[in-house]
Parts: sequence; C-alpha cells; structure tokens
Amino acid sequence: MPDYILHNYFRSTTSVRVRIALAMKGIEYHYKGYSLLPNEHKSEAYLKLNPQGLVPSLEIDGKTVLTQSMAILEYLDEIHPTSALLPSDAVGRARVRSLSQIISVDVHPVNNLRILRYLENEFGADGEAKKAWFQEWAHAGCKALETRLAGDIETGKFCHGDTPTMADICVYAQMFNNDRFGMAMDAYPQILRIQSECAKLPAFQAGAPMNQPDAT
Ligand SMILES: N[C@@H](CCC(=O)N[C@@H](CS)C(=O)NCC(=O)O)C(=O)O
Repeated sequence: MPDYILHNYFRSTTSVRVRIALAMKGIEYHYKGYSLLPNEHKSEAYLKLNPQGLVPSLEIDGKTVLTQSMAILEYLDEIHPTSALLPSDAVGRARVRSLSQIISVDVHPVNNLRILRYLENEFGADGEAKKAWFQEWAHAGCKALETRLAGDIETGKFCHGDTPTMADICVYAQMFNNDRFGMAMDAYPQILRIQSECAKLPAFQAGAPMNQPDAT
C-alpha cells in the first residue's frame, strides 16, 4: 500500500470527497490540515505541492502529488478498485460523471472561498449578498440534479443503483456547504433521501467535516 498524505481542510467539500473515497476503499492515510481562513493553503510550502493553492492534494510516497479532487477519485478507483466509485458500463460511467460534474464543475467552483472573497473585496458584497450568490448557483445545480434523479430509471437507493458512486460522494459533500449557507432543501426530496442513505454509511461518516482532527 502506498504511503498517502492528504493535505486538506476539515470543512472543504472537495476534501470531503477524497476522504470518503479513501474510507470507502479502506485506505489509511496521514492527515495534514490547512486552515483556509488564515490562508495556510497559500503558504510557500503548500504552493510547492499545489501551485493552485487549493485543497485537497494527495501526496504519494513522498514523491508524487495529485491535485484536483475528481482526478484523485479516479486515480484511487484505478489503483484500489474495491468499492468501485464508477459503474462497470460506459453509459453508466458517463451518467455518474455527469451527475458528479453538476456539483464539481458547475456549482462548487463559482461558490468557492476565493470567489466569495473576490465578491466581497472587489464588489463590496456583504454576508447577505454572498449568501444570495451561493444559493443562486446551488439551487440551479440542485434543480437539475433533482430532475435527473427523479426521472432516470438508473436512480436507485443511491444516485446510480444501490451502491454509492462518486456522484453520491459529490452530492453528500455539497450538502455541508448548502447547510452552511442556509439553503432550503425541501424542494429536493431525492437529494435529501440520498444524503440520508449516505449518512448511514461509515465511510461517509469518516469523511464528514465534524469528524476530522482539525474540526473546530
Ligand atoms: N476543483 C478543485 C477545487 C479545489 C478547491 O477549490 N478547494 C477549496 C476548498 S473546498 C479551496 O481550497 N479553496 C480555497 C480558496 O478558495 O482560497 C478540486 O476539486 O480539488
């Protein structure tokens, strides 16, 4: 088993994704926390690991550093195939990646800390304005996701069938941010149902923000 160091932050939902995948696959790793508020992820040492200055990064055997949570999930799935994060058929994989990307490509990036900070610093957005911005894009993603989950025959106990995939990881992780920004989720029964199924699983519990060593 490679020696893994996960550079991450307890509240970061992209970090939640990787922690859940590691736990699903039973992979042990060293946890290195970086507090985002005082910009520990912008330190010279961290920028050497990840020039984007974003968490998470996964260091392997002190030699290789992987960045971008979804690329890390795909790597883990290739190297440690047990508890697959993607279905075995190509159409299924495309569907799961597509559901995942509603969150990872279209919702999370526009609501990231650096975007909210930019809105505040450059355009004077206050707490309410930032909340409205967050909710606009999170609702857009949730509406589409809910429609897909409610209408697609492939939806099961989880987003795709009856075992969790990377789509469930993305949905479950995003819900922590939705909660923090006061999103009303009652219009999304499928998402809520899947969140509650995920929350029963030890691997999802292991990746959750409140269960991390740097949680405050
Ligand atoms: N697409 C990247 C995004 C990583 C990312 O934006 N991480 C957030 C935490 S969830 C971060 O480091 N934010 C710091 C900032 O915005 O300054 C991934 O999936 O890994």
